[in-house]
Amino acid sequence: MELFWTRISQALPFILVFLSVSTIRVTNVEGSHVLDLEYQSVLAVTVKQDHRTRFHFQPRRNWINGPMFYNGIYHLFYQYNPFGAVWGNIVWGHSVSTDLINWKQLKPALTPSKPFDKYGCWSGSATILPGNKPIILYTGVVDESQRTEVQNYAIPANLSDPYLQDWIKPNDNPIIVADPGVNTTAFRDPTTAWMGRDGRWRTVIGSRRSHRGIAYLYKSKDFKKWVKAKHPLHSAPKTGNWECPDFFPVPVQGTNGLDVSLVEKSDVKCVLKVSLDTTRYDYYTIGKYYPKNDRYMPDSNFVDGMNGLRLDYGNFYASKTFFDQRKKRRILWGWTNESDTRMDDVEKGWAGIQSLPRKVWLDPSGKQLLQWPIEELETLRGHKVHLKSQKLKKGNLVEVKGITPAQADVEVVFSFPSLDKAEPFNPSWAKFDAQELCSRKGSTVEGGLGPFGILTLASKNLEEFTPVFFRIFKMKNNFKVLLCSDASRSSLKKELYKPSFAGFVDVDLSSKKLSLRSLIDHSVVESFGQGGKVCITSRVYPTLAVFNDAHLFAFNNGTEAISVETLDAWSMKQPLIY
Ligand SMILES: *[C@@H]1O[C@H](CO)[C@@H](O)[C@H](O)[C@H]1NC(C)=O
Ligand SMILES: *[C@@H]1O[C@H](CO)[C@@H](O)[C@H](O)[C@H]1NC(C)=O
Ligand SMILES: *[C@@H]1O[C@H](CO)[C@@H](O)[C@H](O)[C@H]1NC(C)=O
Ligand SMILES: *[C@H]1O[C@@H](CO)[C@H](O)[C@@H](O)[C@@H]1NC(C)=O
Repeated sequence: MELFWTRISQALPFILVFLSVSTIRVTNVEGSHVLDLEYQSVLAVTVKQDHRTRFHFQPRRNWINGPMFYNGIYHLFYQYNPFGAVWGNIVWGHSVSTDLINWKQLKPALTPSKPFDKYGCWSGSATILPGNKPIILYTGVVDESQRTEVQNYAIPANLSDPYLQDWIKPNDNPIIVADPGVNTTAFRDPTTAWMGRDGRWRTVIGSRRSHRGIAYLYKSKDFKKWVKAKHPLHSAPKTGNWECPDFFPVPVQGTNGLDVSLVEKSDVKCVLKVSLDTTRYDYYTIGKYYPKNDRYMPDSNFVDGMNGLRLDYGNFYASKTFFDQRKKRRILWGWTNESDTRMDDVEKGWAGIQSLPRKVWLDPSGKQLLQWPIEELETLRGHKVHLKSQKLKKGNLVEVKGITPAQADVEVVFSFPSLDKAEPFNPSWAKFDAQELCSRKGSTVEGGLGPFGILTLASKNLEEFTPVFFRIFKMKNNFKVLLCSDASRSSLKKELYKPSFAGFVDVDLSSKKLSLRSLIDHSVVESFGQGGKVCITSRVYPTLAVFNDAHLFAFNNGTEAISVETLDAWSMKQPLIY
């Protein structure tokens, strides 16, 4: 469920510690995950390579779902099952990197061992205390039947060890237990803490009361004794359990990031992200934090819950950001789960990857966040092909040859001569969300302006393909732009989850251009529409379009001819992730 970051500042050689698998423990405690007692401790003997991603982070094997970062070295902590490819036996996996691209896996940072975490070391966050001392706040599960969740802390055993391999869980834990009235089985995932101007530390914990989602605020003078604030930081009715809250400031102008301690500044906006257990997606609002009464209020044009903005309209959950001191940016990372079956996962020997790390900042309009893959990823770009001014009439396909389409980075700018042929938006569709609309208006359904876009992971004769495309609808006074990443034809294999993920892009079409970037990595297509306004991550498992048999095309199935103004595609190199 989550990510926690910090960073360390001097780059030193890595030490790799192999994990001992001799002490298999089975825990029957369940968070929001389906339990699979049969497979949660089946260790992968071989790791299947067909759909294994190459430049997305994943451990060597088994199940993961989430990351952290500290001091010149990036630390990634993630919920990890060292013993199987399904959820269970959850520990804090720990990997380190100096560039966010190449990773080495260390031994787990936290494993269940003490009365206060015996049944699970669940998500949490890292905070750097004054004196450059990292501390982890995490959720421990203390009993099996009630599944009582408490908040604990852990500190590095040796601050001189640049990898912070050993962590101590002191015996004065837990430091936060649920107050009366707080649901003890929905009380988890403490955020990175920050110190207010009043000198008190604050952390936010996800919860629910009946159907109301809640972000409780806890305060402390010494980081040990915590008191629940009078009001939650924020809450919203009919949104269900809030998991993995993330709260951070963004400057009103520019693309830089800010440390979380600046939430109180008057010239910043604040972002509250929550992972909704009900829908299993990550939603956010943008607003202000009012230090006087310790509350966050979304600006009036934002909605809490399922109808709100999403960080990603595809497989993306339990995300977390951290402030990267080194480059003064805020980086977002989410957990991207599998869309195949649990049996497939057991057979593959692994399940779950991290999305690509993305820089996040406020759109100049203030209406949303923008996201873009961190610039370091461009160092993986190898051989390049370039197309320009390629006209595509209805039904035209152009193949992008000369790169490795199963492992590639593609940037395209499409242009169109006019908006006249955009299909009128039927008012009866207003009840559909973007995903539903995309499932009805897929790439094979002829349109006026669009569908146009790219076909990723396509087999030679198009038995399989994952199209990422735009479709433009005419409304009464404006236009509606849909970006789809449609897995419905991605694989001949039947028993897969193949959603038609989609989002609406808030864009001014006066330039008559739309842009798209997709990063393709064997079983994942991660797309960024219009400079990161809409991001969609799809997991797909082609049977024919694998390795050198995968193809990449640009296409148009709308009656209006469009033009591929420029298309740049690169083969992507494989970093060291082990
Ligand atoms: C702490 O880490 C440093 C650097 O790796 C090492 O030299 C030292 O021996 C460690 N101290 C202990 C007590 O392990
Ligand atoms: C407490 O949380 C659990 C887990 O989300 C939920 O099943 C239960 O209904 C909640 N109880 C109340 C009173 O809201
Ligand atoms: C374009 O539409 C035709 C007709 O429906 C269909 O056969 C073809 O597969 C479509 N192309 C794409 C890329 O979906
Ligand atoms: C990822 O897997 C798919 C298919 O099994 C489920 O439908 C999603 O709910 C799941 N996502 C998360 C965040 O668990």
